[in-house]
Amino acid sequence: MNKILSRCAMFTIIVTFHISINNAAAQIIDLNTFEAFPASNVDISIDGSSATFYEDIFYSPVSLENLSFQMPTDAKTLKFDYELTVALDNEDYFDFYLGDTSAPLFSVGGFADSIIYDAPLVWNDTFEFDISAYSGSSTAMVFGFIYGWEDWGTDSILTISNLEIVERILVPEPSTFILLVLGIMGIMSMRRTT
Ligand SMILES: [Ca+2]
Repeated sequence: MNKILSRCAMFTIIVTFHISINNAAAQIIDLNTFEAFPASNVDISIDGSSATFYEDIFYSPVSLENLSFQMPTDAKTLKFDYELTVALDNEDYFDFYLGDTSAPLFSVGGFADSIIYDAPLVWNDTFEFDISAYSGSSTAMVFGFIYGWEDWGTDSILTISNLEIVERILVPEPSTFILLVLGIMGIMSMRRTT
């Protein structure tokens, strides 16, 4: 009977630690640590929380990149907000590359044909991606702003903001802490009876 009680107590403690791992902390990434090409076409805010990309007549893609970004060892999720405004008669895209710089992981945009539309086209959302596989590695991260085949202007604008990495951390929750205490009490009461 005591052995069964002991196993129950151990099980409670193991469950407690499993629940604790699900907690997370967010790390805001300073976009000033990235490199812009051409530098004059990307405005990065002083606090590094946002970057606005402007088109260039001669140079495409306009990009913001860190080819050896050091991922935290407990990296879990990568997040950022984006807003791409494609001006009328422009065809532009936002391409995001992670690790592999030969093919974008994520791409949005299109042709704002003035025959069909009477206002610029806007794509805005929060991009979120599980980066557990990149934990602890040096990974290329590139934000690219590129034109398409039917692009007839340089008036489109792209904004990236709030780039953050969510990390897994070990912080006991109140409810799991109670479970832990119950587990220890189980072991103690069992020892007293032996
Ligand atoms: Ca354009």
